[in-house]
Amino acid sequence: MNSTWHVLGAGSLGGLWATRLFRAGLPVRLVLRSTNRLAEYQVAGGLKLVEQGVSRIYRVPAELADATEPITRLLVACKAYDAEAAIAEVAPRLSTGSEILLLQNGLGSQQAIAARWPESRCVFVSSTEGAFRQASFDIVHAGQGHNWLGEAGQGEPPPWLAELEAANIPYSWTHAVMSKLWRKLAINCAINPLTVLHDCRNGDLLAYREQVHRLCNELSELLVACNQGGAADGLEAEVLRIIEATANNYSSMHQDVKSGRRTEISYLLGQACQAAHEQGLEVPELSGLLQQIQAFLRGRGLPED
Ligand code: NAD
Ligand code: KPL
Repeated sequence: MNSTWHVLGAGSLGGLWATRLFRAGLPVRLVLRSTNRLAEYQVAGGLKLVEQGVSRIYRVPAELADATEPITRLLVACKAYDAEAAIAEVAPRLSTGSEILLLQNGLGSQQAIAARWPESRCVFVSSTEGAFRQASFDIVHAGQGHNWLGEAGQGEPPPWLAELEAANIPYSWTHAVMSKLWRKLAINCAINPLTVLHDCRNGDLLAYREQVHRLCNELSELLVACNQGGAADGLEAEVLRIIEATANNYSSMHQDVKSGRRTEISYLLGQACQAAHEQGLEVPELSGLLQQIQAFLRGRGLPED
């Protein structure tokens, strides 16, 4: 009998995972944040997933955090700033030896969660898949990508990876998940805040190449100082490649700001500056950028963390 996948956070990425697991015949339950959300979900009749223009509704069962079934595998798909508090709501249901998969972007939230629930096996996921919500419980699979899963230590691959295979969720188990997370953090630090401050698409950053170059230099130095030298290899070249490949897109942070949503800045640029401080490394470009973006967010009435 397969363990149930409890999915905490039925937003874009949580919905994408839940629907694919569910249609592969695996046991899945969504954990919703309030009775209102549960009522809305019942009216919606399930999770809608749009793939290549084709939409289908999946009637994934849903419940609230205070349901009673023990949780053995928890997929956490909340934003980084919500993840720890969301897990705390279901923590009394976590069984001994439970597994917690963390889909959050950036760094910081995963470490806080692993430290707070040491009796659970925390698996970190670095995802380059793309999904967005066009309405509540209505998700568009917008970009093909990959999921790198691993532990902060050198854990062995869990047997349930076969379930991801069955659900056609692209994945690799890696002993270098920290390197993947650091690399993505560095890429996001070099691109996302600039797109907000210059109010532009990713491709328009080619006009600010010198600034991108200085940011990549500091980010590379920081990665090396944090023993993540592998994540620094060819960083600037990859940043430029992504800027060109996604030239017409608005970064996720730009979209968050435009929609008046809180950003994950603390888990991206904030983490980079914090790590530099801990290493005693001067990073004037990164610190200056953090101050600018925080002032910008304050000015828009958005949280600066
Ligand atoms: P989202 O805002 O679409 O979904 C988050 C969901 O969590 C929301 O439905 C929210 O209501 C829910 N939530 C918050 N607190 C909760 C609680 N206490 N109980 C239950 N549900 C709760 O966010 P997303 O885009 O899916 O992103 C999730 C994480 O994945 C982020 O860290 C993001 O950076 C990362 N990520 C997203 C994508 C993507 O394409 N969307 C890609 C890679 C990584
Ligand atoms: O991940 C991204 C985002 O928008 O969050 C890209 C497209 C890589 C830009 O940083």
